[in-house]
Amino acid sequence: MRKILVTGALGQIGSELTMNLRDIYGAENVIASSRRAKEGHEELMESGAFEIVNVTDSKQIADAVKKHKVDTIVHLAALLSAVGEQKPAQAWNVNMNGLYNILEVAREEGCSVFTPSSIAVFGDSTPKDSTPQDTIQRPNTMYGVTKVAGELLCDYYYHKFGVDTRGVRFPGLISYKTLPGGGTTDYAVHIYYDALKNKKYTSFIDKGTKMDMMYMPDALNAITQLLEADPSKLIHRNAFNVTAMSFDPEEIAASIKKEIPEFELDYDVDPVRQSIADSWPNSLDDTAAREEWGWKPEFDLDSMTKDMLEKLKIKLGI
Ligand code: VAH
Repeated sequence: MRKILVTGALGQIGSELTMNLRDIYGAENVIASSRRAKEGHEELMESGAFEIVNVTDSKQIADAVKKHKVDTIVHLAALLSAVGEQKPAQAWNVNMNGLYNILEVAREEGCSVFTPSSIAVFGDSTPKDSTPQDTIQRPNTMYGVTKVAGELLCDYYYHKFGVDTRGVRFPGLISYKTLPGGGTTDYAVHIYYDALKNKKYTSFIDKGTKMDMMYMPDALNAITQLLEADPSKLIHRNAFNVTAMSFDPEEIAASIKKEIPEFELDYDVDPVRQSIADSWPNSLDDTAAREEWGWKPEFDLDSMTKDMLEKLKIKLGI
């Protein structure tokens, strides 16, 4: 049975993935880690091993891997797109030096590595519609630069050292359990909270701005499916385009209005996050993931909206 270390385990993906992995592999086989403990994550920190690991310190990674005899590292710790533009040096340090440290420990200790890339690897010169699996990658954000470099570094460690590296290019991820932090697609999470609390939302992303998105349950499935995929069938390994839907603020608002007819949307566009969003694809081609390891999302916009609003009503006590 795999022995998995999750970095960034208290973040938007990690907080749900850790519990999902514990259900699949057994709580004793999934070690959660974060650079510091956080309030509100007591169930996660108490339902299995929890270690303080700052990924910019390779000794902390190596100590956790050796202590728990880890054979698989799911590396999620990273700064996202918008915060990466506010703190580019910190984004480089965490996203690049952190990944380098993870890959070096994996090489030395014989671990597999899953780490997500992002649609942020694409830029203005990339074809915007049905963005191909293999195409131009000239991002103009520090986050995007670290994700392109990360894809290449993971490929290098596979070809040069035989480290079993795997990853997907995630679109915007939408979830009700843990709020995202510092992303450009975060509007598509906040809109649901405000729809329930205020029956209105002011979007920082402009109308007509289509971006690929995915509901968190599908993202969790993508990670475990790729982790267990037959390696002989993997051609792209570290950078599979995966998507479930593509929408703009008007379209998600229309989906919410089917459940909350009085909901209203208006705009106060944030030029920084708008320019990031404008540089990303309108829609991805994820044929390679479907062909190489059977990727198939379950949620579309309306089924996600129904589930998000249902779960948030319980969480918010509305
Ligand atoms: C962000 N949620 O907005 C992340 C993601 C594709 C977007 O990488 O930065």
